[in-house]
Amino acid sequence: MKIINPVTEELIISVEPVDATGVDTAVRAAAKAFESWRQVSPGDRARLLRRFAAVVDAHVEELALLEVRNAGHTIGNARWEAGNVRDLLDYYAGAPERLCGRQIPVAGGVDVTFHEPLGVVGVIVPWNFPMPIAAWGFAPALAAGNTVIVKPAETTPLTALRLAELALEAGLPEGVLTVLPGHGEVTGQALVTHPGVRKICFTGSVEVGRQIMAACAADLTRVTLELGGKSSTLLFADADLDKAAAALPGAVFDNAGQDCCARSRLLVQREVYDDFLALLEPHVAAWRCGDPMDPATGMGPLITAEQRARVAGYVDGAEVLMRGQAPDGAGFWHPATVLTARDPGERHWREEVFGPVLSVLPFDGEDEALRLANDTEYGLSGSIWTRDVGRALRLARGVEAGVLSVNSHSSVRYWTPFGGAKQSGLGRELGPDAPLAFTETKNVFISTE
Ligand code: TXE
Repeated sequence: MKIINPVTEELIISVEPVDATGVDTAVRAAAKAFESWRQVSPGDRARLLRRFAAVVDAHVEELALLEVRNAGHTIGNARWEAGNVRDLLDYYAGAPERLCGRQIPVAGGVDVTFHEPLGVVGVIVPWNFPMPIAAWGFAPALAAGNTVIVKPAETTPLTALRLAELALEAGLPEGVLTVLPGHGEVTGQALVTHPGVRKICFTGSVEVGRQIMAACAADLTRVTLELGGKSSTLLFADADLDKAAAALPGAVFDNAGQDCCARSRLLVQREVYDDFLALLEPHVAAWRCGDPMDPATGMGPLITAEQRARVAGYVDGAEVLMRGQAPDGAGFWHPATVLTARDPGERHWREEVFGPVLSVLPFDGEDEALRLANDTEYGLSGSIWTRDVGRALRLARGVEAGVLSVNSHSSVRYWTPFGGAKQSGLGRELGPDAPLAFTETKNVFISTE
C-alpha cells in the first residue's frame, strides 16, 4: 500500500498489507497472549497501562508530526490526538481494580457475578482520526483483560503501527496489542470472520458497518458500530448569536469536516436568519485552509483525491452562500463552503458529505426545528443554542441522537459515553462503562447447604 502525504501528494512509504494467513497467525498469537494477560493481576495490568501512557506522552510530538504527514491534520489537532491516546490509557488504567462484580442475595447459598474478559478483540479504524479511534477501542479492552488487534485504514496506518511499537517498549507482552495494516476487504474481512475473534469495534461507513454486523452474525461475534452522522445545530433567536457564530466554523470545518460529529446542518430561526449569517461570514472567511504546520491554520487537506472529488460533487450545482480560500497546486484541498439548502430533499442536506461543507436551512418554531433535525436516518450528535432552559431540555430529550450539547459544540470526552442512535451506530464507547462492554458477565451460585 502506497502511503501518500495529502499535503504534497508525495509517497511517504510503502506498507505491506497483511493477508488472511497473516491475520490467522496474529489472531492465534493474540489468543495465546490472552491466556497470560487475563491472569495478570489488576494492579500490574494498571501499572503496565500507565507505563504505556507515559511512553506515549514522551512521544506526543513524534506521533503528532507523523499524523501531520500521513493525514494532513493541523499540528495542534495532531498533538491533541496523540495526547488523547495518553489520556485514554491513563483513564482506563484505573479500570482493572474497579471492575467489580456483585453479590446478590439468594436463599441457600451465595451468588456472585464476575466480569470476565472476552478474549481477542478486533478494532477496525477509519482514516479520519487514526490515533484516538484506535485507542477508544484498545485502551478499555486491554484494561478489561482482553488482547487486541487493530486494523487501521489503508491510507493512514503509520501512527497505529508506531503505537504498537511503543506498547512493547512500555512492557506490554507480545501479542497483547497487535496492529495489522491492510485492505478492508482482505485484512478487515479476515479479522471480522475469524472464529477466534470475540468482538469487533468498527468505526466507518454505514454500508461497511452493515456488512460487518451481518458477518459477525455467523459466530455471534459481539459488535460495536460507530457509523458517522448528519448532525444539526438548532439555533434559536434568543441564543447568544455572537458566541454561536464564533463556535460554528470549528464544529463544521475542523479536520476539514472529516468528523463523524461535524455539525454539517445548520437550522436557524427565520427571524435571525440574515443577521446570523452576517455574523457567521467573517468567521468562515477567517477559517484558514493550508499548511498544517502553521499554527494559524484551521484545516488541512482532505485525505485523498477521491474524497475531494466526492465532496466537490455535493457542492456542484448547489447554491453557494459562502466560500473560503484554499491553496492551489499539490494537495487535496477543499475550501470551507456554506450552502443554502433550497429544500430538505437536497443531497448535501441529507447525506454525510465528510468534508468542509455546511448546509443551512431556516425554520419557524420549535416543532419544525425538531422535525427537521430528526428527519434523517443518522442520529449521532447535535447542538441546541437557546437561552430558554425549558426549551433546551425539551429539545435535548427530543432530538434523536446519542451525543448532544447545549450552547456548545463539544462532542467527545473520553470520560463520557459516546455513540449513535438510529443508523449512526450500535453500542457506546468511552466513559466509565466502556471496559464492561469488553466483558461477559458470569453468574456463579455457591451452595452453602
Ligand atoms: O470508510 P470504510 P471509507 C464515512 C464518510 C466517508 C465514507 C467512506 O462519509 O466519506 O464513510 O469512507 C475497513 N471488512 N465514514 O470508504 O470503507 C477499512 O479498511 C472489514 C464515517 O474510508 O467504512 C477501514 O479500516 N473492514 C466514519 C474502515 O473499515 C473493512 C469514518 C473504514 O472504511 C471492510 C470513516 C470490510 N468488508 C468514514 N471494508 C465515521 N464514523 O466517522 C472496509 N473496511
